[in-house]
Amino acid sequence: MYNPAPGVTRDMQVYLQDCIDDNDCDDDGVDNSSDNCALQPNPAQTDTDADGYGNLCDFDYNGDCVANVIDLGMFRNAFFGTDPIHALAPHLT
Ligand SMILES: [Ca+2]
Ligand SMILES: [Ca+2]
Ligand SMILES: [Ca+2]
Ligand SMILES: [Ca+2]
Repeated sequence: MYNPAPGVTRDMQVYLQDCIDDNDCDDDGVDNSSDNCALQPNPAQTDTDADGYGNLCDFDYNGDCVANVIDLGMFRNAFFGTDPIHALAPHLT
């Protein structure tokens, strides 16, 4: 059984043990070792900018290899822009 750090709840222990046991934390059918977004179910593994991080967990919006307030600002502008779907998920349009 996983030996938890102080403050780790029983539910968290069960979740972590399940991750270790079945090697697929998000149950999307892609093993943790090859999943480009290991904690978010994304069976298609879509990675529009091909940087190795799946779209669901790629927070580096401008592709400079750092996720920071600049990316947050770009995300905010796209989200509140005139065409947020196209801006945030061009592969869907
Ligand atoms: Ca997975
Ligand atoms: Ca995943
Ligand atoms: Ca990516
Ligand atoms: Ca960035």
